[in-house]
Amino acid sequence: MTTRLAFDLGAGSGRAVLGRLGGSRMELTEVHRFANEPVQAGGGLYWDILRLLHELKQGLRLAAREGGAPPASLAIDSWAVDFGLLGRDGTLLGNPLHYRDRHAEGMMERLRERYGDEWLFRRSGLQFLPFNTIYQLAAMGERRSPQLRQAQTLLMIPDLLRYFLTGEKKQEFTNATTTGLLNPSARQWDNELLKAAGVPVRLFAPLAQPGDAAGELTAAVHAELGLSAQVQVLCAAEHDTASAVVAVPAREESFAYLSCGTWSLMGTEVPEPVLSEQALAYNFTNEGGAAGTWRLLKNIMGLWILEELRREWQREGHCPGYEELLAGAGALPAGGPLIDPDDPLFLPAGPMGPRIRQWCRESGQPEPQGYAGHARCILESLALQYRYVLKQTELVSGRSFSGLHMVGGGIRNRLLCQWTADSIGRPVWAGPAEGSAIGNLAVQWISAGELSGLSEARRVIGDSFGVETYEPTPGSGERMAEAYGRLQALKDKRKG
Ligand code: LFR
Repeated sequence: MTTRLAFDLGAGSGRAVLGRLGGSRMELTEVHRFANEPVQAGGGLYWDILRLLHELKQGLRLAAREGGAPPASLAIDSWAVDFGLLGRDGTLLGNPLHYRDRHAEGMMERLRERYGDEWLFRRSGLQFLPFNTIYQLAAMGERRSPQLRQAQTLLMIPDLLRYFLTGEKKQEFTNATTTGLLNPSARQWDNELLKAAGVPVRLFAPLAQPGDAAGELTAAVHAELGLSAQVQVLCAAEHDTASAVVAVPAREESFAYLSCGTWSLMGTEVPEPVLSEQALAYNFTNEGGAAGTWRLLKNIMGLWILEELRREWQREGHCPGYEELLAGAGALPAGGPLIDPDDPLFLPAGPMGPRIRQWCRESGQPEPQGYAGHARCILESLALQYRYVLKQTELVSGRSFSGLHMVGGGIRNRLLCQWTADSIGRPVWAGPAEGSAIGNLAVQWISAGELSGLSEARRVIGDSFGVETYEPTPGSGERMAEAYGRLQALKDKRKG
């Protein structure tokens, strides 16, 4: 039985997961888990990229030990939009900035003003998020960044880490589709968009596809790790959300998913990008998936709000455990304050409690009280936002869904899964939690011919990992309809 290794990097933590495929069963062993803590330096917020490389090497070493031999292959997936720039001699010119840094502030608005939403969306298929790569690069250009001037190659985070391991510079397709610089109809970088953003064309090369071979470990890495055999390096669907969608164990052709982690990504898999007026009006995105598919989806702020709030409580010296917090939140009476989780107010890093209370005050609601009150406010608001976006997903795709697949670490939050089922009034099928790592491995098995394609991968994933069904709680419909109506009215009032 061959073993294969997935490196899955999230915005808060990373893991190395060793996969075995035997018959129609997958087995996973998490050989390494590590923190991914951004670093504030000189007014910027950066990813600690070399520490991540160090952790990948650690993970590979541990995987070789656990498997009794080095894995046959490895692949990396991570969050999207962020990148490193390489100079002429192949050195990394600076630490990659974090998408929650403020260096591109105002850039999206300026480009929208200059080129119009219609033009930008039709060309890129991408939702408007202020941290998209296109705005980050345009902002660097505007401030005459010496780094940008010297750069010869742009590599997205997984491309960059893979480059450190193999010496090969390859840009992978699914992650490239999150930049705002790719034309989804042509499936290639778009020169008009590059020109519009003032981004040098030389930074970009033809794209590699998920499952493509991407070289071997360099002799130096091989020697450093003392491995007994070579490891083939592959491209996964390197955007973590693309990998997570691969792992949705849906049997039906058309299904709705929610990849639930720091972000909540909700949408459906489609064969072609949807560039309609309605998709633009709802700010949906078309991001590339494995095996030629597209992810028609929308970003929802997700558990970030709660995670950031818990970090604040920890800094203050006390933070209730997750279980205790959820039990407290679940026990509070209905009808409490709500927020619009997708208000840009909640996007940047930093103290979250004051922003939540501000939103409640400004919308004429009482402030949430205590730890449980804040958790309830966030989770109930998220569940309601899922209802809102699910409806929009149906409208833009022209489909209707009998339930919602949830994958990702967020499904460990059982209260959120239950409230989601209550809010959408349909079943939630939750699992697997390690969606991105599993999808990463599935693409490696497909590439090696050990799985025939997406449908077989999804069937094997469904058989191998438990999927838990959450039915709407009897009688919850009215409570949720009231809260939904109330939140929509609050949002409208704030916008108006
Ligand atoms: C989720 C994710 C989202 C992307 C956001 C920022 O981890 O990759 O898909 O919009 O992070 O990169």
